[in-house]
Amino acid sequence: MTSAIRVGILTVSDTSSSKPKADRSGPLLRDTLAAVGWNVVDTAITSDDPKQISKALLKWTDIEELDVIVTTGGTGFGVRDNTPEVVKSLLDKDAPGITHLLMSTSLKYTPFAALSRPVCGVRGKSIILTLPGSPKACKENIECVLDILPHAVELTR
Ligand code: MTE
Ligand code: CU1
Repeated sequence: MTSAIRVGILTVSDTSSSKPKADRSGPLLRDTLAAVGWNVVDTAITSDDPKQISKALLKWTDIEELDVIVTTGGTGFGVRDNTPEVVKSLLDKDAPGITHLLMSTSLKYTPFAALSRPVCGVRGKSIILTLPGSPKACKENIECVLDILPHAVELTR
């Protein structure tokens, strides 16, 4: 890896967007990724509104061309859970293997992992991953992709 991986972390949550201090998952992901030497270029919080989500993502993919974007939240079965649909609509390439890795790892922790609907893939030069909203789930999910993402970034740069 020639230069540090540039990453953006997007918290998607109606609650956190009106009360940013309530967001524990965004900071957890930021600290975890910074600790392994990644360059956390930006963090943001949006509501579960699809337009807000896609606007935040498009800035990081099409304008800033970040290497990796990690979202947390909005992956479940609720009426306001829109993250997977928005990400799916933006991807150039689907990455079912990463999705499978997230899900199979999560299922080792809890069968409730089946209630998340992760979508991963590539838009332009950016790899996008959708993690569940809880800090526990974020921790369990991010650890399993730390080793593989640097090589994925090499391939997309
Ligand atoms: N994945 C892991 N690894 N650990 C968890 O505790 N919780 C699940 C699931 N994925 C969980 C997990 C639960 S209870 C839900 S409802 C879904 O993620 C959806 O979460 P979200 O709507 O906050 O994205
Ligand atoms: Cu749940």
